[in-house]
Amino acid sequence: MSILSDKTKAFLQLEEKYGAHNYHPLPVVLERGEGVFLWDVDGKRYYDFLSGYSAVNQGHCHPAIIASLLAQAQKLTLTSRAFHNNILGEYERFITGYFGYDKVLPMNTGVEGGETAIKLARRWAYTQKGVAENQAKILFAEGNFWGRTLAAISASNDPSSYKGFGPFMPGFELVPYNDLAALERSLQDKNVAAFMVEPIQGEAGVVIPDKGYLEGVRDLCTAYNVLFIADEIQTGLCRTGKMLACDHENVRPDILILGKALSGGTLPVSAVLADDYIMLNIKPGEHGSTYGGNPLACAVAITALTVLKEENMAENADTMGELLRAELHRLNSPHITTIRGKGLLNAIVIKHTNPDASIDLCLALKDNGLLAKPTHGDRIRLAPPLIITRSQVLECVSIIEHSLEKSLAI
Ligand code: PXG
Repeated sequence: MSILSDKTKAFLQLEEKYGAHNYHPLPVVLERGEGVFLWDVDGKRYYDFLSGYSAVNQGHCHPAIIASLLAQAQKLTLTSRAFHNNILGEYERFITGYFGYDKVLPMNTGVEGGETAIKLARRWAYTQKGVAENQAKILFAEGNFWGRTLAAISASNDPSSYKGFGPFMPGFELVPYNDLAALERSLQDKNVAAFMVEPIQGEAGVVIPDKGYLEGVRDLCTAYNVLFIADEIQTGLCRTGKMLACDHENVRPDILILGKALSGGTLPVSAVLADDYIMLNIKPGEHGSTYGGNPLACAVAITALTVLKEENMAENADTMGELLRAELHRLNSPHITTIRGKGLLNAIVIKHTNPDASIDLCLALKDNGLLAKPTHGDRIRLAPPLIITRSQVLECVSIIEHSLEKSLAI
């Protein structure tokens, strides 16, 4: 299975020899992308069922996004925030109007968005809530994943994220996910500033909370004067069939973190949105980033957000997600134990007898022209770009069917 060309092997060897060994990618070397497709260095075409972990919701090299990128790149790319630029204000007006918040704080990666949200919450707790200096606590849900910085891994209960990297950030506490009673117990502590949570846990394996959970989180945070921070970096921007996953329960977080698809996969762009009573507690010189709010990022983000609406990507994610799950159920495969998801953020759990089964399945999928990656052992995420069509979904289900039979024959 999976015979690699000499060309492919040469690229793998380069990375192995000169790159840090902090990832374990599938053995495929990609050189081109367009829409839902990727091509490897041998010219083989694949359906992309990862979408750069939901950074490429709009599809690879979306023509309008690339046009904005190129046009802005030829004019001005970076000023730093020491000076103003002529795109930042326009972008700020656009994105705050788009999501309905007073202000935005632009950053680059998702994890910086998380860090920013926590700094905002701590500052709000000290200046507005009356928490004593250095006593603020932030609650996180067990199973969370929000990146790789020391703060992010301090919030993690996954040893592969935090083990061997201590000491960790104080003032962080975990509560079970999807458990409102446990959240309420933790909220008794007057020093709690915020609860930061993914509306659907992505890296934990597409874990969907019970209906009413987000509404309950909203109500509890309001009742206990605690900020509700929604990490929509993976779930937001139409991925789950609505603009935001919080929209499924019509809840509005106090702090909203976006990233990934905010640039349609072209460059790292993240954003933290909040109202003035939270945002204006951070004063000039107290937070920022060299690249945050750079003109290239701002121009690209405006277009990346525009095409989401213009091309009805939320509706398509919703319809195609329903179709994908229905067709997978219809296979009635003895190899699949669970099919779950919302919109085009989906996962299957496979029945297996050997620990490499999910890798074997992903290698078979790759041979058959579809790229997907296991998360947490036996779960495989199925998350194509949101522009996928009906006939493409049907073709992909048939690829999945054949690959299951080939790789998991009992
Ligand atoms: N929040 C969520 C929900 C995420 O899924 C982040 C925050 C952090 O974003 P950045 O841009 O800092 O990676 C994520 C990231 C990886 C990796 O290789 C990251 C994610 C998913 C899979 C792999 O670090 N999600």
